[in-house]
Amino acid sequence: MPVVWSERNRLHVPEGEVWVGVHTPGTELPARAERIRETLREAGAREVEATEHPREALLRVHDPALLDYLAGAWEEWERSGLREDPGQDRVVPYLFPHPGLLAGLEPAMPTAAGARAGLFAYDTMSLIGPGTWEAARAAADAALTAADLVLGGEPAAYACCRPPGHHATRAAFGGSCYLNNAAIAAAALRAALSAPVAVIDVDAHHGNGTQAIFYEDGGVLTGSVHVDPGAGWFPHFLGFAAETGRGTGAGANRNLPLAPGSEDGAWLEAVTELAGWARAGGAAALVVALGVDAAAGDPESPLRVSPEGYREAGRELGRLGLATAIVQEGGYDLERLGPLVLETLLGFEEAGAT
Ligand code: SP5
Ligand code: ZN
Repeated sequence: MPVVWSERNRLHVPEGEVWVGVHTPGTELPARAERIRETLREAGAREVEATEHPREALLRVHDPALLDYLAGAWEEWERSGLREDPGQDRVVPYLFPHPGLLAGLEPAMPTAAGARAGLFAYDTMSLIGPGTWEAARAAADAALTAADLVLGGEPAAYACCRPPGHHATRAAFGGSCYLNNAAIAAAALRAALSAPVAVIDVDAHHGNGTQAIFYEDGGVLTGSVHVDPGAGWFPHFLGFAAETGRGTGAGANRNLPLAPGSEDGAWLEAVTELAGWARAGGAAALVVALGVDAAAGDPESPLRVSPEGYREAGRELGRLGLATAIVQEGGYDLERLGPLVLETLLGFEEAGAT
């Protein structure tokens, strides 16, 4: 299948993340996408350059205020003087309009850069630097290009992109995600096909952003298998089985949380369950939010899926026989993530869908 790539993805250099108040080295590195690309190139992949798409494609899933903020956040931070005093060279929020702060009132639009960041960021880990917006835009363009390719008749296409997207909500960013690439691709497919689309998220973490974006939308089925947030894992507040959608989206969201330490058996059972659910829901196209951080040895999750497990997941998703855009999400073990993606794509192609 074609592999969509943009050089611009490396422009986002967060230089770490602020976690429990400490500046840590961080894990969402430019080398991630480069390693995956190298592995796929060595395997003979057909590479396609991501094409630029208009803002309207992002507005299907994001609030204009978030897009405007992200586009100007770095310049705003530079102008604020916070780089010189106290010496912070990335955008980091300072306080948040927490419901407990507001007592039911609407928050004012703050003027201080650190407070403005808190209006749009829901965590302190997702830093913004000079190239963040361009890279996030490139990742969305890659996902949209993958959607274009399958709409043009390719059975499947893979977007080799970063920063990831599935934690970004309609109006907020977090979890190392700025724009929700998979949701943007799903909305494009939905708009073009006028038929239900499914998103199956196999990243180790709950796809809370995608869930939130489509929570009241029955036109996009959202399913996620992930480590149980109740066992102490990001995103902590969401990702439980009882979250099934609301309004016209009632029944169109499915969460399958797994115990830490879960291996191929339980994980593949959940992937199979989500695939069957998407089929039963009448999905006409599929977006796979492909995080490979559920693999054994990944530093960011306690799931223990093997490379063979990823290959079988690829087969299981390929057996659906749907036009499929596969969009890269997490995966932080630089030595393993290329081969894990390759296994998944090979499994998908083995299933005969391509
Ligand atoms: C797309 C994706 O996989 N996002 C992962 C977001 C979850 N990150 C949670 C990080 C929790 C703290 N990690 C400790 C390592 C410190 N650098
Ligand atoms: Zn993840």
